[in-house]
Amino acid sequence: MDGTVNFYRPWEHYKKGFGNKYGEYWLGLEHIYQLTHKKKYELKVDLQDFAGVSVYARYSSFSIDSEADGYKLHISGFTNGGAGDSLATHNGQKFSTFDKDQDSYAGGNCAKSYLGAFWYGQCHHANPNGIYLWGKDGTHYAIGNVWYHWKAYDYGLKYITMKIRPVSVA
Ligand SMILES: [Ca+2]
Repeated sequence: MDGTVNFYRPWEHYKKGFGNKYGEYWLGLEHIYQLTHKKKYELKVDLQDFAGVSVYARYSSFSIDSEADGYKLHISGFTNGGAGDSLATHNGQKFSTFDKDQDSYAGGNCAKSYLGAFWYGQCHHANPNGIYLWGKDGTHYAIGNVWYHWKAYDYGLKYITMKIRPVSVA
C-alpha cells in the first residue's frame, strides 16, 4: 500500500508473518492455514491504481494446505469486480520464496526472477508481494506488485489487499 515494508523475504518470514496490521502486512502462512482448515473462508482481493480507481476479485472459497503440503492454495467461486481473475493459474500451486522453490517452473526460481513470494506456477499472473513500483514502469517486467488481468505486467498498483473471512453458515 505504500512501499514501506520490504516483502522480499525468506520462507520463515512468510510462514510466521511480518509487517504491521495497520499498514503493510503479511498475516503468515501458518496462521492462514490454521484459520482456513477449520472453517470455510472466502477471499476478497481489493486493488487500486494511482488514479484512485478501485476494482476487486472475490472467491467464495479459500483455503491453504499445511506446510508439509507446501501451503498449497485452493480457491474457487470467482466473482469479477472489474479486476479479472489473475489468481486462476495460482490455484493448486504451492507457496514459494527465494529460498524455497516450490513453483512449477522447472527452468528457474519464480520468487528470485520476479522478486516476490507467492503461490507461483510458471510463474505468475499476480505478484502482490513484488516490488512497489509506484505505477507504470515500462522498463521492468512482472517484478512489481502487478495484477495482469487488470493492468498487465508493467503497472505496480497503489495497493493490493487480500482479505479473508469465515463464510457464515445460515
Ligand atoms: Ca522452480
